[in-house]
Formats: sequence, C-alpha cells, structure tokens
Amino acid sequence: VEGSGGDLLVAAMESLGVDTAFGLVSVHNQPLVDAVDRRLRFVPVRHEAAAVNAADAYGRATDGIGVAITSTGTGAGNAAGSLVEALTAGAAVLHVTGQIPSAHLGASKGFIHETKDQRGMLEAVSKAAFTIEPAEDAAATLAAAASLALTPPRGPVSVEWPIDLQHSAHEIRSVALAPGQPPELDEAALDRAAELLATAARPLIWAGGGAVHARAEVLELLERIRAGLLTSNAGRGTVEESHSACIGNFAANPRCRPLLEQADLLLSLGTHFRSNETADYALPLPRPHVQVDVDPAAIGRSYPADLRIVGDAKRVVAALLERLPARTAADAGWLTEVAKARRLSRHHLRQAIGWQNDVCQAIRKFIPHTSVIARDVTIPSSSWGNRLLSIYDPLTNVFARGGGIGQGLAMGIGAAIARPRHPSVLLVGDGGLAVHLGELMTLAQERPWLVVVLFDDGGYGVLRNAQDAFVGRRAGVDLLTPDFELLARSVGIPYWKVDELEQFEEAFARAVAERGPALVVLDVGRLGPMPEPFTPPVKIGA
Ligand SMILES: Cc1ncc(C[n+]2csc(CCOP(=O)(O)OP(=O)(O)O)c2C)c(N)n1
Ligand SMILES: [Mg+2]
Repeated sequence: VEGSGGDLLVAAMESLGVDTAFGLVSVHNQPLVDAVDRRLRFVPVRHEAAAVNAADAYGRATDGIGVAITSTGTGAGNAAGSLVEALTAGAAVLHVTGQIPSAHLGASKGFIHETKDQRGMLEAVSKAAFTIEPAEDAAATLAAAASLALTPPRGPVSVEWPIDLQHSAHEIRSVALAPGQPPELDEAALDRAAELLATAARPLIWAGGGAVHARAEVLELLERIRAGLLTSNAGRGTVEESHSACIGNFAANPRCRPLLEQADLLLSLGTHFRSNETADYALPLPRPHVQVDVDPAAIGRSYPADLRIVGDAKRVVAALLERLPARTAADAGWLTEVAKARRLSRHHLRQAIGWQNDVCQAIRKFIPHTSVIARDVTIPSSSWGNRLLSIYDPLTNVFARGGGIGQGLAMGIGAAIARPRHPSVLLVGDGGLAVHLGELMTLAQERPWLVVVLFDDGGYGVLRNAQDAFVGRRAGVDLLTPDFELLARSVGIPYWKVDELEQFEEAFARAVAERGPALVVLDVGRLGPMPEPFTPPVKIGA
C-alpha cells in the first residue's frame, strides 16, 4: 500500500502504541496532521511548546513515548523550551516538524518559514535531530528517531520533514524499533557491591528517575538489606511513599541530617544528585558510595563514587539480589532511625506550610493512587507537592524537572488524555498558568479528566518571597490576574472558588466528580501566608 508521509507517521505511531499526537497545523505539516486526525487523534494545542509538553507527559504517563507535530521555523523554535525540559527529564518524545521544500533547503532565499540551520537549533535542545531526505528514507528515519528516544537515557528526538517529501507517495509499512543494546554488566563490580551491601550496618538507597523501571527489584532490595530509601523528585514512587522505610524526597530536610551522618553505605540508582535536592551539592552524603547509572558519564560527576556500576537499575538490582544472602548485617535499630527521620522530616514540613497541609491531604483523599499529579513550578508544588503529596506509582509523577514554569497545564492535558479512566490533577500558580493560558482553550475543547488546582497569589510568589528575604525591594513579581470565574465560564469549564479553607474539600471533591475539565481557584491572599514563607532552594547573591 502507498500513502502520504502522514500515513507513514500513523503507521509509526501504531507501532509505538501511541494513539494521539499533539500539534499545531501549518501548510508545512498539513499531510501529517490530516492523517493523524483521520485515523487516530490529533489534539490541536495553541502553542508548539504545549505540543511538546503534552506529548512528553503522554509518554511519561504511559511509560512510553509521545508524538508532537510542529511547523517550520517559528513553530519549531517555539518547541525549543519544552524540548529542553524533555531532555532534562529523560522523557521520550518523537518531535516531527516541517521543513521548507527540499529543493530550497539551505539556500537562504527567504522561503516562507525558512530558518537558519533549523536542524542545528533542534540538535542543541534534543537528544538528536534528523532530516528526512530523500523521501525513501522516511520510514527508516522515523524508526531510528523513535528507537533513540526510547533508548535509556531517554529523550526527545526531532525529525524535520521537507514539505514536498511529506506529500510524496510512501510505501506504508510498520516501523520496526531497534532500541540500543544495554551495556555488559561488570561482574566483579557487582560481586563487590553485593559484599558491601551484605555487610553494611546502616545502609541507605537513593533512587533517581533511572530507578523507576525497577520497582519490584528496588522494593525487594530495600527490604532484604533493611535500608532507608531517599529519592530525588524524579525517583518518587519507585517504592510507594506510604512504605515505612521510604523517606522520599526529603534528603535535604534538616531532620534527615542525622541519618545521613550515621549511614555507613549509600547505593545510588539512576540519579544525577541535582542541585535542588542536594543543597547545591553541599549535602554531605554517606561513604562508601556505590553508584549505578546507565550513563557512565553520570557516575562520579556530582558526588565521588567509590564503586561504579554501569547499567540500568532493573538489571543491576536484579543481579545484586542474586548475589545477596537472605539476611544481611544491618543493625537491628536502623529501621527505627529511618522511620524517625521519615516522621520528623514530614512533621517539619507540615509545620512550615500551615493550612496548605490540609489542602495536600484533601487532594490525596479524593483521588486514587493511579491519578497523575502534574505540577507546575509554584510554591505549593515546590514545598509540599514534590514531597508530602504521596506518590504511589512513578507514572503519576509528572512535573517540569528542569524547573521551567508554564509547562504544567499542557503536561496535565497530555497525561490526562493518556490515562482517560483516571482523574488527573494539576497544581499550578497564577504565574505559571498565564504562560500558556491559551491551553485553557485546549482543555475546554478536548475535555480530558483534569482538575486544575490554581493557587492565585497575584504574582510570582516564590520570587516575591526571595526578594523580600534577600533583596529588600520587589521587581517584576506583582501580576494582574484575570477574574478566573469569568474566564472559566467563557470557555465552559466548571469552576469553584475557595477563599476559606473549609470550602476546599467539597469544591475539590465536586471538581473530581465532573469526569472532565474543572478549575478550583484558591485565593492565597485571603487564605493567608505560610508559617515559613517558601524561598527557592538556590543561592541568591554572590
Ligand atoms: C521559564 C521560566 N521562567 C522564569 C522562571 C522563574 N520562576 C520560578 S518560579 C516563578 C514564579 C511562578 O509564579 P506562580 O506560578 O504564580 O507560582 P508562585 O511562586 O506564585 O506560587 C518564576 C517566575 C522559571 N522557573 N521558568
Ligand atoms: Mg503566583
């Protein structure tokens, strides 16, 4: 059979198990949009950055890949910020973008949408970028791009497709994936690591985003060696956060300091020990440190590694379990210390956030463990959403890992479309929502089951707090916000306003019961400040 480039893209999506593409139509991607819309689902977003964010979250929420379609030039450029996020997060995205007709490529004649070195621009922000040329290479190029995106460490891969070659006739066949081969495991290093784990008295495990595919193995290891579990934000849910040995994303909390000091072994799994989670790499971590990562360059980069193991967490932890005795040398009292650190650090945070703890608990009460909790970069996310609001499954842990505001709404939409049988929730601030306010229309039009919980403090609250604490003068932080009730009404999204804490539970429960889009706005000014105003976990000043 023959078809357009769009039909070929549909065949690729079918091979990948992807039923939806997110994008913005243009003469430079018309055949792609047309075929996806005819045969699968095309979601028309209002900005190309949102297309990539939604595709990214679709991939994260399904443990797969998402597909984004953009136009040439400005359209591809608009996608760049979100490609940066997908690359930072190690999230698989197949980004297909237009390109000017192949006959004019590189000629700088000012062809409509022509861009100076579009592929170079995409290479800078993606894991890799390809150009489809000649047309006969299209299937192989799409397969190579998707395979690379899905090979750990995952990432976004861009494919630019000259418009004439999208229109030309393609032979339609399924697109065979060829993921990269995993590295050979170092048996001697595994033996040595097992010995260290078996003889440690007070072991800790630190699970990062690279550990989330090893859930059963990490749980078994945790219990076998009777360790405590710290996670990065990205590693949350590797073990359900209700587990008594799971301290979670609290390593930098002062109440965990004694535990870090007492521990006599650290096993880290697929983590980069990023600045926000390690007090800018100043957090003292236990030694010896056994570091496992699929990327050899990551080992020893942020913290010294005493033993290096290159490999993905699932295979490595399984190999360690084979080598470990049924019972190891852990101190009888160690798990008590772990549970204490877990309890004290959570208590410390609850004290710091005041009334917002009630909001946190109410959200957890009315959604199932399978619900995606998407988080934009707002104070409620950065303080409690990233820690206290328990995650039970890593697929539900969707947030901008690079810390860029404004990406949450499209991520929430993408995740909610990927998991239509479960309610999804988005935590977002008024500043973050304003970045891609247009996506409220996408939400209203597509009607995924997404409850948007908006914290309106009339500005960039976290920067306001930082300026108050460290600068003494405010600049660029106070914002006009719309009347959200009118805004919601104008696009047909059910709306609740919360000015008093007592109203939240009922409003949220009713919003979840909508089984579609809903907006719950908390007036943070009226609800009052947190006992400890939240400032960013970064150094301000020299
Ligand atoms: C793309 C991007 N631009 C700027 C920033 C800096 N920044 C971090 S948090 C923040 C404020 C977000 O405001 P809002 O969403 O209202 O949340 P709030 O802090 O008020 O809770 C800003 C501007 C950023 N992180 N990302
Ligand atoms: Mg705000």
